[in-house]
Amino acid sequence: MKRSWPVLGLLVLLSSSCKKKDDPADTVQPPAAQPPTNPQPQPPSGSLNLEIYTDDLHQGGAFEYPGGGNQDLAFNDTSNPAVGSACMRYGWNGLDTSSLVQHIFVGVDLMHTGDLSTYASTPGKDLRSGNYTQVSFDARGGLSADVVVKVEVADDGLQSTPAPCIVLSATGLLDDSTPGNPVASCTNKAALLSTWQSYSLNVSSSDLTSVKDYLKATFIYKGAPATTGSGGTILFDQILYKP
Ligand SMILES: [Ca+2]
Repeated sequence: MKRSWPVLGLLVLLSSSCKKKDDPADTVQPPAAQPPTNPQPQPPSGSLNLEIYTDDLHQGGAFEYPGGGNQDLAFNDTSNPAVGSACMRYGWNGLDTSSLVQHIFVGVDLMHTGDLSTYASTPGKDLRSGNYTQVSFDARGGLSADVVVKVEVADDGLQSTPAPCIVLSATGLLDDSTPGNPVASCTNKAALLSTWQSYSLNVSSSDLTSVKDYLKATFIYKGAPATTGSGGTILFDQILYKP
């Protein structure tokens, strides 16, 4: 029931840092006054976090689905970050989207490519060499009555293979079922509070073979379809894939 409504593809370039290499040690006897160079120990390959968002979006890009307004997405909210100088904010006022006229769901996808036009044609990322076992993030926010936000991570973009997920609600008790879709697809639940909380989702190697969506956050309206809710806001910080 989602995706493929283009909107905003935010191109974010990967920032790569180069590490200076130490000169190879001299094979001759070093002068007495010169202590041997002590190269920084390099962590074993695959033991580093993959940073998706820390003060800025570090991988790929983002798009809203469906597009067409009544949503607000920012990657530079400096009002009250969990860590560092900024956090990500995504809000919805509960009103209809326009490219698909409905108010049952809206979402934001942190995707593997920088632009939505290349999303379908670009194979998912094989992240298995990172040995990630969990995806963690900090979140806070506020949701109006009957609105939940479902967070999914490490998705291959196929609806047939569900991704690790969690449904956040004011009480922490609601799932992602709706009147029109009464069977919940995600039964992992927690509360979204106005203060920062840390969340963690386990991922297995099989979740990491072809990742197109690093993280998706979908507001879902569970009220009577004929009425509209008033949406909600969620803020994210420190979205990390961790070994
Ligand atoms: Ca931050």
